[in-house]
Amino acid sequence: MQKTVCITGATSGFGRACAERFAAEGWRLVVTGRRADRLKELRDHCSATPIHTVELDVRDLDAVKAMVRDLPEGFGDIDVLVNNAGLALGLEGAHEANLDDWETMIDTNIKGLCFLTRCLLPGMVARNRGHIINMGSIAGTYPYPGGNVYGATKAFVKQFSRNLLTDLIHTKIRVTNIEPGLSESEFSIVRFHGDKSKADAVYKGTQPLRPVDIADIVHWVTTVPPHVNICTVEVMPVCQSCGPLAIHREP
Ligand code: NDP
Ligand code: 8X3
Repeated sequence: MQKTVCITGATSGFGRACAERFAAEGWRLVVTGRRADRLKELRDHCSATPIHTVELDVRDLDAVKAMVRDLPEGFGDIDVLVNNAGLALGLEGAHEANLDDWETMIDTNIKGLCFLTRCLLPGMVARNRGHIINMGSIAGTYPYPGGNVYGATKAFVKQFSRNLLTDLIHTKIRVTNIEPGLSESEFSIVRFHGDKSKADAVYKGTQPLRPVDIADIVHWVTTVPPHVNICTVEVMPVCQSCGPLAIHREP
């Protein structure tokens, strides 16, 4: 039977690559994002695939509820939710960071992810079938200067993923937290509020992960036998590793 995947943030980067990967594997797609033109382009690109596109801001609970309520015939039974929509904003220290940026990250990366999960889970529980795949980050485990609230939102995603598994132990539903490191997408352009040269500098002299690398992993975790749950995948490019603990010395 053809399976259905719902991917948030499918207009760019990981989400877009996941949409293409699942389409190539013969899945039905429910794809969301705020940019209508990108959704249209994705729909045209995947014209051979059953695809339902929804212009959705994941921070809007009423819109999330409406999306789930109004899923068209054939798209209602979501087998896999890829909670991918998210962003980092700014890299300033906590004492000078922009509070609006903090709020946006919390609303998107935490609340949006919770809204989608809470609205789609009852159907999965009723069918005793499903898979929630959350897009965490190495920033949820390893601190770095300026990672303050972004990293904390991803630490939430890590613990929420674990707690979901405990709540769902009586079901066959799987939960996976994918934790990528340095990856080139629109992520840094968004983080630096559109400053492309600052974004390019992040990847200069590196070979970062590509969205297709992440899409391969997201698809792979759905292909293991049904009794197997890949709880966490931490993935970095070979050029990245964890830094040493920092020590500040007085001059
Ligand atoms: P991109 O900026 O390329 O893509 C982000 C996607 O999220 C876009 O499709 C965007 O769509 C969507 N999005 C952002 N805000 C909202 C919102 N309020 N409502 C709905 N959709 C939204 O970045 P990536 O592909 O790299 O990032 C995807 C996920 O991966 C994020 O959760 C990010 O934190 C995480 N991640 C990224 C890493 C990296 O280095 N790139 C590493 C580790 C994790 P639109 O603007 O159309 O709404
Ligand atoms: C994105 C990876 O290291 O820029 O989550 O925070 S990092």
